[in-house]
Amino acid sequence: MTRLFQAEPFALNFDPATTALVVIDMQRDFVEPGGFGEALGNDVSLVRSAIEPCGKLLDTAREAGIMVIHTREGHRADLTDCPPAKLTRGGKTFIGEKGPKGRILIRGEAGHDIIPELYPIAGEPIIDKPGKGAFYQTDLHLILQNNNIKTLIVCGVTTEVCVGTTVREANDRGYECIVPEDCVGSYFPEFHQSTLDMLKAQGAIFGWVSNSENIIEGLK
Ligand code: TIU
Repeated sequence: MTRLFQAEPFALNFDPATTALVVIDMQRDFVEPGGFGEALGNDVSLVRSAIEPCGKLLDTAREAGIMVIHTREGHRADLTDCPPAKLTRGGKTFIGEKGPKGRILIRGEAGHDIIPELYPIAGEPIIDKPGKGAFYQTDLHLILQNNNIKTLIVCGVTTEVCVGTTVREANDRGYECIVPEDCVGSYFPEFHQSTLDMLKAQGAIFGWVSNSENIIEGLK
């Protein structure tokens, strides 16, 4: 059953049966104080605006019965999957070091987990990824293909880093991506806006930009 999401640069046709909501890295390490985001020198309050609209979209997606997938950026406790070059980046505290929410960006630590407001429920796959893009060294593509998914609603943080990278990866793999602008957030408002502008430029070169209201309307 084909329906429409109102979006820029033009409306996007979709079928709920082949559409998934992908919530990128809404982890305590990125949206609460004391985690990786803050360790990099960022003000995490800037990305918290995405939480409420993401929650509404999550509720609607669950009611509509579309597939919901969550991702988390992080590494093994022994850091064997963390490129040495990534370990040297950041501010004063680095990946694997102890912070107020446990070891920074390490799987199983409190800071690595998804925030309680958007916590996955049974049946929603969680993709643990070592990089910024959700397709790199994960089974996301396999899971999407096995479920005949063609359209991705991509939410989460941060707009220009893990959301933008994932949309570009997905676009090259043939998925149609739509990003609700109020459901993504960045520590840099200007990067947030530029990323959204880039995604939809040149006739949706990477994908579509919309908002939670339009997505909810389309899914109802
Ligand atoms: N630093 C930053 O903006 N983002 C990340 O490191 N990861 C994600 O975006 N998830």
